[in-house]
Amino acid sequence: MSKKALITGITGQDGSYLAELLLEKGYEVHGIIRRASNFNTHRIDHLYKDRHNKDVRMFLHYGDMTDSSNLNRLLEKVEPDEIYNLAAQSHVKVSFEVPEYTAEVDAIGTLRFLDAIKDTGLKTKFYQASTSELYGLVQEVPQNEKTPFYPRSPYGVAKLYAYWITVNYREAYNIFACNGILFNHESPRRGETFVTRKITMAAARIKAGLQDKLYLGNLDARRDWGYAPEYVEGMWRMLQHNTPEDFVLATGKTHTVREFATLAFKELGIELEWKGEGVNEKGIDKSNGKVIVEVDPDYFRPTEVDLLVGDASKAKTILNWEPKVGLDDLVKIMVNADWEKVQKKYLNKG
Ligand code: NDP
Ligand code: GDR
Repeated sequence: MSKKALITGITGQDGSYLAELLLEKGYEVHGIIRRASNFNTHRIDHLYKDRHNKDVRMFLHYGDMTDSSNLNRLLEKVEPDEIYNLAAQSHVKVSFEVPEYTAEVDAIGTLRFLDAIKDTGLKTKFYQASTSELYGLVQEVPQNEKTPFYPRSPYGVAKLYAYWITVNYREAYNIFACNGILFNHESPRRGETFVTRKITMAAARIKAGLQDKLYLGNLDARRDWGYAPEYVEGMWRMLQHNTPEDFVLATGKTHTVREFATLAFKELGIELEWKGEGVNEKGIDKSNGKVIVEVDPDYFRPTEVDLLVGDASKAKTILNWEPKVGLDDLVKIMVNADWEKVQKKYLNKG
């Protein structure tokens, strides 16, 4: 009998890579998708087969993290061996605009699932998508599983609740529940409003003459950026370990948004020079003096997380997990994927 996994957030960046990984490992994969007026399954379309086919191993169910009865029903129907709770309103800046909804989905949604597991008595393992945003205001670097939390956004605070309710249900009800405290991880499937993908898309479009400028917010923010497919492997390993524990996954290196942008444009042959300070800082194309990057204060957050750099030594020792893709390779992967996309779509090449 193959193992069964249930993934919330299967249509997102991580959900799609995780579904691929689990299908490769022989799992039967069930995913929860939201009803939308447009198709929202483009990241998993290549994995989908009509259920009337013979060897179908991926099944999609409508649902929502705000609907307890739906989650209960799905749990009873699927009886998964493993649950990966990846669904979230995952945009930090947007969480300041929709704080209550973010708490409903990211915090209470997690409780709904854990409580459903408790009520059904299923012996399922539970992975919670926790985040380096929990660390927020810098207490110490690098950040590890013992670093105190100080979230700086409604998103971070909602995820703090989810972190602790996962720990609490593990301790109170003996549920095999783990928090993966994941630092930023990116890929060509990253949502286009997160800063890395926004930059790589813009670099490709500017190179192709489809866009003049890129507007960014805080260029000084430092992030520990890894490659998403490596991180979903880490999630799976957490649930294969013999005891439920919490783990940091990170590269241990940190870079500014400015550095990421410089590398991304360079990959397409555009050398940027930075002039000015704060909201007046500009990224200028050295070859022709054109201003390509400008700061727009609208993208600043009311409270910012200035510096993230993770220490993943626990995951290395216990799970034998170690990331291989560093910033240079990550930028290359993302820029080249977007450049190819732009060429195909707009320049009729390839
Ligand atoms: P994405 O934003 O790409 O995907 C989020 C997923 O959640 C989508 O499938 C989305 O569905 C789904 N979703 C949102 N709201 C609901 C809801 N109310 N009910 C059901 N599903 C919902 O996120 P990532 O893949 O990047 O991240 C996965 C998880 O990991 C998230 O919980 C995120 O907060 C967390 N995380 C991410 C990190 C990263 O660097 N990527 C780092 C640390 C943690 P739809 O497609 O319909 O919008
Ligand atoms: P983050 O990712 O907030 O770390 O959350 P994001 O890419 O949105 O921001 C990273 C940093 O870049 C700065 N920034 C900008 N950000 C965006 N989105 N757009 C801009 O134009 C811009 N300019 C500068 C931000 O201020 C910030 O400092 C991601 C999400 O995936 C979360 O769900 C996850 O929990 C964390 O990573 C770890």
